[in-house]
Amino acid sequence: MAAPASPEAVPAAALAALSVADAPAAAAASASTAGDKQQQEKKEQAGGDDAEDSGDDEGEEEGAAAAGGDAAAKKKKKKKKKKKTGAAGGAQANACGVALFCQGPRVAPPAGTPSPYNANKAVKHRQQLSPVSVAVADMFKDKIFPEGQILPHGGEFNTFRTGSEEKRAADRLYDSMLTDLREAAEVHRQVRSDFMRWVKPGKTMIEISQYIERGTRAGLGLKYEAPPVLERGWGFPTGCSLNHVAAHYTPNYKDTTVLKEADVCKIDFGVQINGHIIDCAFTLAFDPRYDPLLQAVQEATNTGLKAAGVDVRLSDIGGEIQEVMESFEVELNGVTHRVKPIRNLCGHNIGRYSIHAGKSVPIVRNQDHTKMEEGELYAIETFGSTGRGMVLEDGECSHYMKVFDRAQEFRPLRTKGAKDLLRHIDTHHGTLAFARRWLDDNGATGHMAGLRELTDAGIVSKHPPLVDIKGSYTAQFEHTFFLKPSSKEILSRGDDY
Ligand SMILES: [Co+2]
Repeated sequence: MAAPASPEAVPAAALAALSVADAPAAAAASASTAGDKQQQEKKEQAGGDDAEDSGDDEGEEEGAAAAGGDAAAKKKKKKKKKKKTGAAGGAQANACGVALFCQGPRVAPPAGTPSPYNANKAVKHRQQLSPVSVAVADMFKDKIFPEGQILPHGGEFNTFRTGSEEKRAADRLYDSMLTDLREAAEVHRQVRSDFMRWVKPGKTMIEISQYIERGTRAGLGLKYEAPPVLERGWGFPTGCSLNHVAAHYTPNYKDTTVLKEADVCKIDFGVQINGHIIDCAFTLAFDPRYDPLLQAVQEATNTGLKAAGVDVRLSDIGGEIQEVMESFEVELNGVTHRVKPIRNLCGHNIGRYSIHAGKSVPIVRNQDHTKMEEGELYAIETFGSTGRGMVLEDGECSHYMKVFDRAQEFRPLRTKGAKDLLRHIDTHHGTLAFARRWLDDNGATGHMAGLRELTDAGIVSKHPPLVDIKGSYTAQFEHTFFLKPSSKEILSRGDDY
């Protein structure tokens, strides 16, 4: 799930709001503040930002090539090389990810194939079915779930951590939380792998979301029809945002939208166990024309994951992501677009039952000096666009979430409907984001008036779709990782991406 607005674009007050929730309202408000607009205009005048039409883009690039092109080209090359010689895991994920999305759904590796990412003693003694219907907890011996991809922390100053006995011992503090997260990540991998084999153009967005939601519940050992419980379940609504819609779209009932061959669809879904949330997303496209766009975003996300580490500045990670993203071009209908990072969307740290816990990982460089810290859980997600590289709220809202911060003052509720709905939300979703469909499915039909009262009272926040300009295309890749003392673990990494 996307965290709207980078710290650069958000005033301190709005950032505080972001820390309690994902607060697109704050994002949209801040995105349209005079300060930001001015800054943006200044940038555009100075030519520091990408021009809108591709003709200018090319001119700019040629200019850059003429001026400092050599250095830039070298830098680019160095980056590429670095990636190839880097972790075998990362390169492999890149290679299969791209081919996979253009050819449509991929076929998962045969059962029993060891993952290159899992170094621990996880032993699978049962196979998954399609659709997903076996609980992941029943598939692994002694409930030891596969580890994610283990990478060293970014930054030269962190090299001491890798061999440190002391740090390794400190890792054990996080064992029980990591068991939850690894199980949730394995559910995510199995659900998405089965989904990719199933999905094809012609499915409705409701079918698509529900296929994933059913799979997630089954993988967690829950019955699909049973009411949601807080101990384990969906992390947030199943995002399936299309084309210029970058994030926060899932269909409400009555939405008849159908997935088309030419669509670019961001599948962003979450799995939580005891409030420990895996937030992980990929982009689905059937038309190979979008490959460079998808590749740009996938590589940008992998770059961010590699750079992350204890004491690494969030802005530096954003800078590296931006550089990789902007080194790609995509040609659509005879027009060449430089891929732009969507600068007011970012990654975020994750707290217990709190999808956005206060820190933002930007996908462009900014002025923020905040650093990552040991023991933090993060989702790095990057968004690339052929449009403006900026999103605004638009369209019917489907994502809602109870405001996490209890210290905040709420207005009192007037109607019984709102009070009942609040009790329903407290019981079934707590401070996790939820979809309107889930209220309907669980008996809270006709909830709209109550929901409006709860949002007006400031108890529940709404998170409408975040869109770039019409006609543009956006892509997203996202992984959740944990900063252990000795290393970082890319929990949601799979053989697919
Ligand atoms: Co997210």
